[in-house]
Amino acid sequence: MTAEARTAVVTGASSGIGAATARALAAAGYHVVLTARRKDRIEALAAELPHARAYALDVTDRAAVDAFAAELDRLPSVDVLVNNAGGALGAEPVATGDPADWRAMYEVNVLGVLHMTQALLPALTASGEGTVVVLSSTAGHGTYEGGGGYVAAKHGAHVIAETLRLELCGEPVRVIEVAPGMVKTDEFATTRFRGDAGKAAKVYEGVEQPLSAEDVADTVAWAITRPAHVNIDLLVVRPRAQASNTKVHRTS
Ligand code: 8X3
Repeated sequence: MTAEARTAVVTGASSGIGAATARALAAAGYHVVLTARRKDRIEALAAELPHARAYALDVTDRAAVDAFAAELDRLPSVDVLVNNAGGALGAEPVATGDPADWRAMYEVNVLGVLHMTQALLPALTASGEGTVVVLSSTAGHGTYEGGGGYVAAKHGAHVIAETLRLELCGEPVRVIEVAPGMVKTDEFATTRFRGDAGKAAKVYEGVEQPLSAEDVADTVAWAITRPAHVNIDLLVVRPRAQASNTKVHRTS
């Protein structure tokens, strides 16, 4: 099968890393299926890309995910799943974090990946050269104060990737984890701080060049476009100004 005929499904494709990844994969010749809750956004992006389609989907809704997977059965193949949908809610310490936030973060960052992966795995396997990508985070590999529920959830996403790779060994499906550090997108920090633009701006204050969504999409597309026998198990990507989750160089 030629690269032109391959199909990639991207979750959370309405903005940020998901939208940039959809663009990067389309540029690499993939037919992209964009999914997200915000239908207008993915429809607008799909209209810009060649051979792209949009499907409104909440990855935390298992029945909706199963219905989506059934729709995909009409395509000749489903070759790539990029589990990008996710995010952070709140930055309170463990002592005062809202359990509802923790639950919501577990739903989207962990169960969302589980639902999509379970639903699409038969098609990915049938493609003969399937790829599952999990966009985790450096928060899936180490903690930081105020990280609490997000760090716990992203550790869960990391564990899904690690476990799945072991369990699929011998099957024609790769499992790639990309763990980005500080990425400045329109929505990540604003969502985390519930629309407080001041707090969101502080996250990136004085950081010369945080990663962009395009920087991460570039690494995701690179990993996916390696030959099918090459599995990039884990790719940690941070801006040069960030040496660890807690060591960031700021000029102000
Ligand atoms: C985002 C990275 O440092 O905000 O996934 O947790 S961090």
